[in-house]
Amino acid sequence: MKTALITGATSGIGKATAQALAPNHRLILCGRNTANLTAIQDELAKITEVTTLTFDVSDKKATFDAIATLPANWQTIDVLINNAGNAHGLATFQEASLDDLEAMIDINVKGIIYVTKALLPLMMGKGSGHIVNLSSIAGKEAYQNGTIYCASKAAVEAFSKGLRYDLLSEGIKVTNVAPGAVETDFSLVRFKGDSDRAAQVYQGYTPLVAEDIANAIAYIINQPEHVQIADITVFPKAQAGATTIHKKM
Ligand code: 8X3
Repeated sequence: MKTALITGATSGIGKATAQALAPNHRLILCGRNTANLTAIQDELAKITEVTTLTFDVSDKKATFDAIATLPANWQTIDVLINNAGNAHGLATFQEASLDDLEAMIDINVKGIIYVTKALLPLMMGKGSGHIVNLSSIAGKEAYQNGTIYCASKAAVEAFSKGLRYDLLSEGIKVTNVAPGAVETDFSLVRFKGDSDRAAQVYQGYTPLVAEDIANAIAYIINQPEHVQIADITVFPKAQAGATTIHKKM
């Protein structure tokens, strides 16, 4: 059975992906909160073998140290789902706090570099493997108030493209996933707990749910070995672009 490591596995798309992959993967679930990781481990241990690692992807030392603690029987990784990521604030560049802007670079860009760099030695050398990076429609289109969030996701998309070249000779596939509007805690985090503002993002249409993206990820990684899905954008039916959503209020 293949082994998959998922970052940001305690909620949203990460948690739904863990649930979707459990029937045919051993799982290494990663997140910042041990209690939340244990809760999903307990749920999925009924289906598959599960272990957990607690670390913050934006902490370089913690990331490398945590991955170094994997027991010998978990040291061959077939699938890496780079899901951990966040938006901090939605404001013009001139008004946004530098701390918020840096947090998005630290988590969404530096975090994906640290995890991938730490994990690749456990994936290379067998002529197969698959890295799935969670970018966003925001990585394809920049929008007002989203400068550095969009820049961070554009960096993820460029990373996916470059990494695909670098890993060709290793036989490791790389897929970039670009979701549109998915109703998770994403907007609650972006708006720092303002639940009314977060709810408005998903009103007047049927947004995607985390399971929709998890289904796409399961489709991507369950393809035959010779098939590499390079890039996929998933919108709700009511969406045509990053900021174009048809709402019926
Ligand atoms: C989240 C989607 O459209 O809010 O990445 O940027 S969007």
